[in-house]
Amino acid sequence: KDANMEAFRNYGLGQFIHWGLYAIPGNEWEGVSARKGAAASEWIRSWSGPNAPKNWIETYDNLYKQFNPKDFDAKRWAKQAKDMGAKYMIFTTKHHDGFALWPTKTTDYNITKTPFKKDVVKAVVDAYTAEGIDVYLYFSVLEWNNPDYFYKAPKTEAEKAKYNKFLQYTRAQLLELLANYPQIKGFWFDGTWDQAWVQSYDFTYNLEKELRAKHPGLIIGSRFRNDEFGKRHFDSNGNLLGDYEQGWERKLPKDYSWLDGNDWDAVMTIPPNGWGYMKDWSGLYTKTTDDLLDMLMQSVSMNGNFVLNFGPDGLGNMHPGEDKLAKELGDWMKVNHEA
Ligand code: FUL
Repeated sequence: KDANMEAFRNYGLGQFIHWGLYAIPGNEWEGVSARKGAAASEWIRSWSGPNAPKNWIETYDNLYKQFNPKDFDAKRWAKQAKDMGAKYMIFTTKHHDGFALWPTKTTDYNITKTPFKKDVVKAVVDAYTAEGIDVYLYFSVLEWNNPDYFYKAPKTEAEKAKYNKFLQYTRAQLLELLANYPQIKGFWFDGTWDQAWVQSYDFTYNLEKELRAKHPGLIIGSRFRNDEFGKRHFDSNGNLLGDYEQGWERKLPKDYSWLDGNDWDAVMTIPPNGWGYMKDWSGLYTKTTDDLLDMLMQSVSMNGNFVLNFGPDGLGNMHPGEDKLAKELGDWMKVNHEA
């Protein structure tokens, strides 16, 4: 029996948390809004066009010197998730900017170099586990500022050597995460759509085997090995968890038939887009509790889970709008869902 998959099939509601350096700008800088919510706030490093601040990338890459979330309290987050009725959570250990929220030995670009210094991933894993909430780690293999990273498949020998270094670095990070946080139930991968990664088939195949051998029952999101953009891997043993992303408008699919027989979760933002903290929600359609309950019920009735995203601010506080929705969802869950 695969206990982890059994648990996965019974979660219902989950919580996603996107937290990293992008929480500091919160989709704006010096009073200028990055994109009025048209693109994702956690992508703000890619801010370009006439209103982009001068030397923006350099500014962004140095944000770690300001990362000092004095209100961060993983226990408070975990308690809120528990009250909301979440049975599992997914936490960003490293997003596309490459900044690691755990004290990794693989790169200096990590939490220990911030004024905060403390291991954020450990705090989150411990606090949620203590509340009985299963933890999954989100991990982006795409790294914008890593010179060894390639979007297109490397061609020359020199390029191949660099990319190979990058793959070994990725492997080391994943093994490190497993060793540091053995309580985790799985990985939720991202950024795996680039051709260099897609074509590293032997590497990903072997790494998946290695991770599973080290951690029996580990659930690995289907994004781990994308063979073409938008296409997800599923396997009939239900071993792979198929995460379903709803596209730009973040609606649930109209047709579920292609998900039949697979295990999946739908991940969802509250604003139209933007997974990281967004200071200003005004003028955006932000989902209501009723919208979210509809989506939760749809997902569960189609044998999936529904995962609601939160993007805490640079100090470690949830957006007031998130607090409100978490409370309202929790009130509903307490009445309508057994604990
Ligand atoms: C996407 C990412 O590019 C977004 O920033 C976000 O993390 C979402 C869950 O997955 O692929």
